[in-house]
Amino acid sequence: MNKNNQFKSGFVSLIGRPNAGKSTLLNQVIGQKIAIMSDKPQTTRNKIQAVYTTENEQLVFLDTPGVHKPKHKLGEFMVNQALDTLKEVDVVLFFIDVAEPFGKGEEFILESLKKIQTPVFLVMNKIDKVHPEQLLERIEEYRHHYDFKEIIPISALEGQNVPVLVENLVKYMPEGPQYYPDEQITDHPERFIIAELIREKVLYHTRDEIPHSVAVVIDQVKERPDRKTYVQATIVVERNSQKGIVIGKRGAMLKQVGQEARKDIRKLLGTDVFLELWVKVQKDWRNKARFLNEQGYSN
Ligand code: GDP
Ligand code: MG
Ligand code: K
Repeated sequence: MNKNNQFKSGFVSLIGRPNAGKSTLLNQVIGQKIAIMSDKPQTTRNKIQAVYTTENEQLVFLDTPGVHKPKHKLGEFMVNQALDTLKEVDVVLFFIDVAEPFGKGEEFILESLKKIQTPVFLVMNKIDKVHPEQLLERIEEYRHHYDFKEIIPISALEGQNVPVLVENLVKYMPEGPQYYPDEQITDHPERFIIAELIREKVLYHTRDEIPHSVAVVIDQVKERPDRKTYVQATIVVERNSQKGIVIGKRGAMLKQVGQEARKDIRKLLGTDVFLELWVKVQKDWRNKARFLNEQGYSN
């Protein structure tokens, strides 16, 4: 980390019609610095698509559900789900293909965005396809509908202006933690955060009694038919005495940790959460690669 600067991090939602070029942009941003997530469905409502990490900052890009739905479903979806998600991110990227006309779909999304406080950037993609004159006209048209924090014309395909977009995103990020490790992470990045949230509560409440080597392993994250997410996690300590401390008198400590972690996980996933915590003693767990794999690190 840069000595003079605090680490900045945050979440970015990408919204826009299919084929606007969202995936192409993420591929451009990648370089060596990003970890693209697998396409396997995740249990979270906010699907993490990519993580961009440098020495000083981390941007977590989320795919926003709902905007890929057919037009007649769009309204319902935006209001009920996507808007809730968009409220909690740091920047919304509203992605358009500049060669496509402004339509009812765009108008509706922009009206919906007026209901939330999150800064919105207009990303005008595919500038390589249009005359500059047409680009200016399009900018005027969009400005008329919404007061964007930034308007950034890019070509995701050719890479034009993509660094400018990234710079601007970083400007809007708050000081924050590095949510994900530098290394490539596997299918379930949300597991990593859930584990960290639980670990944080354990360390906070046990103070100096439990060493930082305590590990949290996520055994299961499963969305139930009732839309509640069931999370089962194991807190791994190295000694029996530590197990007693983590559980507490009549389980009071574990209960406290569970309640607070559950609240945070609920915020992260956007669903109700049922959290089941176990405590296990395992000597020298750090030498066991299996644990690291389960935590979401790849070798
Ligand atoms: P998504 O559905 O929003 O993720 O869009 P994709 O990234 O899959 O892109 C859809 C199509 O648009 C692909 O054929 C891309 O190659 C193309 N595309 C994306 N960005 C640009 C661009 O800046 N210029 C041009 N000409 N084509 C682009
Ligand atoms: Mg895509
Ligand atoms: K807004």
